[in-house]
Amino acid sequence: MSIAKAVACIKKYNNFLVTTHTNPEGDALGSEFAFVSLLNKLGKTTIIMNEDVSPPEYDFISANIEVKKYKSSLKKIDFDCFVFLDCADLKRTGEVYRINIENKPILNIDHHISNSNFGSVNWIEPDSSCCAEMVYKLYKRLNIPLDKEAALCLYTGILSDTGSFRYSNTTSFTHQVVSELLKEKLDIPQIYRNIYEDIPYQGMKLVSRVLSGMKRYFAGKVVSFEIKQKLLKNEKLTFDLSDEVLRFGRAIKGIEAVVLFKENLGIKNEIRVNLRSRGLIDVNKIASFFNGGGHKTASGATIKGELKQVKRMVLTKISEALA
Ligand SMILES: [Mn+2]
Repeated sequence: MSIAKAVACIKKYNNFLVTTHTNPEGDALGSEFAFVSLLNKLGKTTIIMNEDVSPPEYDFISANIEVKKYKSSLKKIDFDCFVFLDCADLKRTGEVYRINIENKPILNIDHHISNSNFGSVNWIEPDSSCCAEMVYKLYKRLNIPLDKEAALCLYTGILSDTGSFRYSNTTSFTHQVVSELLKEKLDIPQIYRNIYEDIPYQGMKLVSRVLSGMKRYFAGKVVSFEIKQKLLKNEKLTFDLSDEVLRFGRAIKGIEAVVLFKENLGIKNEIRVNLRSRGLIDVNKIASFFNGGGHKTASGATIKGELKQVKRMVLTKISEALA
């Protein structure tokens, strides 16, 4: 379905509940905040509800925005349209999707190729670099001028999902959008520092510990990393450790895929698997096999099992993809 259906849906309803995926990052939060700001300018009522609190590195966009946290006791939330941003399927929201007990219409706006079209209205653009780029299109379609706050949110989304314009999803349209956003005089170095730098010394030590556990497979085409629960037990991270580690893995000469196995905190025998590829291997297919998903070059899945067992299963799938 097209943007026209999404626009019609936005015009039709008045009270919106907006959500995004668990462990929200730049594209999830940037899209949500810019989208809500758009709706508010159209005179609509909005509530943002996420499973997880926004990570501190995004305080610079989220500090003044109210995000409700989902609790199963929260039964009476008044809305007539439920909007999902940057979610490939319902359960990517964690438990938030359960709030829709009255089966209110769902507007599904996303750029994941693995999107399951779970909405009443589905606007899916796998060729968009990020969800924020799609929200930008809504501003244009609805003729709502961008202000500095919205531009900052959209820029943050684009920066996150394009790996700061390094990934192959970066298009000439991406740069066209950014060129317009920058008219709002955004502080580019500061945005970059907020998201990717300002890592505390002890945090960088953690990065080095995870990096030193790197293993390689399949004639050096694949490397893996592990983050065990005990490593993070007493840590309050103020940066995205997984993302940081994956960035190093991806920079290795001759690499085709990077995989990070992380024991989920507080949950026994549950491993979060993040996959990155240089394009030869379709890691969305691998993640989808384990009921996850994402993009051809970046995807993830949550898999039940012990670390060793999950590693074996995922590496087997990668070796099949390499063959
Ligand atoms: Mn995204």
